[in-house]
Amino acid sequence: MSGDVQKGGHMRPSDQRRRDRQRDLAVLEHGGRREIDGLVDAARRGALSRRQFLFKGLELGLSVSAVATLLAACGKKSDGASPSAGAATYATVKPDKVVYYGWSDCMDPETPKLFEQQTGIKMVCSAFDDNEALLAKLKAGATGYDVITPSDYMVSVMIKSDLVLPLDMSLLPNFKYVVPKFRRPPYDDESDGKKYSTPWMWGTTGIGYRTDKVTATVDSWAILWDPAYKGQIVMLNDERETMAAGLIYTGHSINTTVQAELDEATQALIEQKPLVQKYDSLNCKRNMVAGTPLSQAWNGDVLLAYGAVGDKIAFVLPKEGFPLWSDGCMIPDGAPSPYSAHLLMDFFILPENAARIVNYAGYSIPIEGIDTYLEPVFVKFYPQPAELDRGQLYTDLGEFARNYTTAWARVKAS
Ligand code: SPD
Repeated sequence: MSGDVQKGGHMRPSDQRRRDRQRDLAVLEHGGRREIDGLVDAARRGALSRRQFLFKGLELGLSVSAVATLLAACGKKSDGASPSAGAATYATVKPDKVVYYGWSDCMDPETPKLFEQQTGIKMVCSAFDDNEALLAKLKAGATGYDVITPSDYMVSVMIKSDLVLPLDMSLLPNFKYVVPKFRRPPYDDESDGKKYSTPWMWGTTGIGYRTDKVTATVDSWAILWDPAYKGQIVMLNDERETMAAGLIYTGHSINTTVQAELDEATQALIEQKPLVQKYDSLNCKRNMVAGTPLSQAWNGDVLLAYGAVGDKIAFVLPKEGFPLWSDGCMIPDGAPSPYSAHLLMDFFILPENAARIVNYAGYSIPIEGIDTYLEPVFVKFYPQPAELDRGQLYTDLGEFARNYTTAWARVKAS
């Protein structure tokens, strides 16, 4: 048996460390020092993500522990962060483009044009339809996105999963316009001394319906379980949102961590499924305009449909309660340009820019001074103060989130 290997075939930790040291020295002796210096320099300038740094270090032949030591020496926990603890700084080199990865139907066509005119950076947009899909994509190592817009609970999950970068607030001078109570939301509470998100849109989830097709009173989630509307109901295709409809319908919190309550909601959604024409989060406006009688819907999407066909469209926040959500803008770990991401996020929260986006998408962005720019139609589906009392905010469910994934998969597979 070799001196390095214990009984059972495992190497002793001290021997492993000795081997690693020998390997690292060999890399240095064989001309790797210049490349390693370049790597460290790139990391310090914010040009390399933590993951890229790791892969490149391993590619050079360094041991994992050497790469970790070098990362620590760069003062970095994650992408592009400053060598000094606390505040992050990023290389201020302008790239050709910035990639925005957000919810569908949320970006007015003028914003990319104006951003490019003002910064010289092309804004490229693409859409995701569900927080969990976004999470899975980033966990699988997807890169190429500069700005993402996860919702409340998912902002918290992204931070805990180390999938996003801390912000450099000196690159966000317009943050002063953010309505004070949205500056430090519970899902990004700066408990580690860092800030990871700027506010994006907030809104409600209720029932959109066609007044020319639904004659019954629409004031309860129960109508989405009414067999009279078999094949005329579209539900959101969204793990938390669709489960929330089932949970509120069965009398439970949208954040329950009681398995029996989740089971009850799951059963209700399984029983509802024969009535459901489809699960679809991307085409609410188009579906309603085309005549879908009943839709579980986000208020802004219903406002878009109202803009197209007027009073045939109505929206209700059911009497049993409804989800109140808020999305945030974040920079994923591995973003090609954290700097341009900051420029775009800062652009979004300038009052006239926020107002233009709100006027297009129909949601709210909590920015002071935008009211004067808002179009009157915007208030059409705006929740009234008395209605807001029935709203439920989403929270991060921690480990229990897995049970929602299982429950939602059961509904989809039933
Ligand atoms: N057009 C779709 C916009 C959706 C925005 N937010 C969704 C929140 C989900 N909890």
